[in-house]
Amino acid sequence: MQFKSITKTFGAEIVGLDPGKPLSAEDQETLRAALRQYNLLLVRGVDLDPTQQSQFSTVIGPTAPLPPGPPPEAPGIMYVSNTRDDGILPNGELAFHQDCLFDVEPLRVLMLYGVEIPGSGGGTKFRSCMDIYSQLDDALRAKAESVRCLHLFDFESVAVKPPTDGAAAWDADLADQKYSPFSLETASPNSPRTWQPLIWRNPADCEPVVWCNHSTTVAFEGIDYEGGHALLGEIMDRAEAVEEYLHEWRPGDLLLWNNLTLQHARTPFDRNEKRSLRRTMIM
Ligand SMILES: O=C(O)CCC(=O)C(=O)O
Ligand SMILES: [Fe+2]
Repeated sequence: MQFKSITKTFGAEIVGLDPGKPLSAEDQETLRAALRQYNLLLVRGVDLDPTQQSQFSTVIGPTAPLPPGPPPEAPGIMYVSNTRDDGILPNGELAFHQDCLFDVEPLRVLMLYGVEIPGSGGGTKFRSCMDIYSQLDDALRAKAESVRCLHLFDFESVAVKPPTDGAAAWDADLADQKYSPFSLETASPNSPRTWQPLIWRNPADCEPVVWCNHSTTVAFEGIDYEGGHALLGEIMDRAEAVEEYLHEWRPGDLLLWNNLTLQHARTPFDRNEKRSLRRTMIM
């Protein structure tokens, strides 16, 4: 295996790995160490069926329980898709976010595999939450350090619920915006929510990591809503300055990343073009 860096601070393309074949114990450890080092790994042009992707995912860790639905093609397999009835997030732009910050133990790693790819648009963008921290000046760091944020995801809200006339006609309302589409006051009582530190320390290396976004951050401890959003807005403005990686998908691309340390987003695409990514969530 060889690793070619993608940006100055994160990401590597792996050459010489067939993720569809069983890996030696040594190669498995090399892969886990590379994910710790680079936070994002890419393998291009690989043939991978659902069973192989499921097995490859377990090299990194156990796959997370799936949302309720029909039995998956293989353990842990689901789809981001506008061509499948069981696909999530079928259409629309997605603002930068981390998945499941609303869970006490947020998802550690996400993996996507390119199945159907639009002719243009629909890329997945990444940026480093450590890089975002490095953009904050001392005053902003001091302000952010002591704050906890409430993250909430209202799965029952109009923002995420496909209309009854079919998922293909639906855009998730999670595009770039200055406020979360969810509100603490109106959210369903069943929606998952958790207080998280605004600056999370990664136990692996004690690095400070910024944990906030315009999609799921809905309240701030000890600060009123307007004040909290002003702070969030200031941090997000600084985040604009960090290096991004835009992944332009081709069928057969396999991408996995550390969801605790990188934010991801999706660029717009034509809803009439087919887009399916096979996805696993890894704990
Ligand atoms: O469709 C994409 O590019 C990313 C979707 C996403 O946010 C996710 O799978 O968590
Ligand atoms: Fe996501």
